[in-house]
Amino acid sequence: MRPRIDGDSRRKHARRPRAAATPRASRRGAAPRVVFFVGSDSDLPAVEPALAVLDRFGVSNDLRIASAHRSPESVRAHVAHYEAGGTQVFVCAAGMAAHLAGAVAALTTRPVIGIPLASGPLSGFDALLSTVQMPPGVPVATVAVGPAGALNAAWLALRTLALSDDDLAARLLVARSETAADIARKDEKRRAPRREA
Ligand code: C2R
Repeated sequence: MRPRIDGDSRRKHARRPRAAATPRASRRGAAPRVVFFVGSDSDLPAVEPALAVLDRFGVSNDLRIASAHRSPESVRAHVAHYEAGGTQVFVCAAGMAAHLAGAVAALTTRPVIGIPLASGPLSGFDALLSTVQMPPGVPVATVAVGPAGALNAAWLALRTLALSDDDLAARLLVARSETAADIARKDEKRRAPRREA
């Protein structure tokens, strides 16, 4: 059942288009394992590549546009809905006075990862402090500002899920070795012409 969106504009809370056959399409009757919230549709370009990381590992995910400031009732309804469905990790991205991650952390006891975004004149320093400086007892695992942080939020969500998913843990080890092999290949490629000279 879709959560009610009390008094919020449909445009702001439209679900993003999804390909039916991707892991993003959640299993019937179960919520996606990871749910992203963004405070505005203007945040999407910084965050959407992170969803591809989850897709690569076949981890079901969803993304909702909802704002603790502008649509607090929809944030509450979404968290209740996904938590009841079994979502394991929430990821929240927002810029400026970014209270979204903190608000979600106040509504759930599941892990919450916060991505501060550089959307205002302070280049994300405002969002970084708003996201990271949570009072004790209401943690938000805060990653780096911007798109790099968004990617790491996905990787951190995968590591969290891997604690109780041996198959995913094994695939993360393979991915790590592939990254190391890729670096070694690049190093070798750069050194090869010198050896021939
Ligand atoms: P607009 O581009 O829609 O004006 O939003 C959004 O994440 C965005 O980066 C400007 C910025 O405001 C942020 N925003 C928040 C929250 N809601 C929206 N920080 C919140 O609830 O924390």
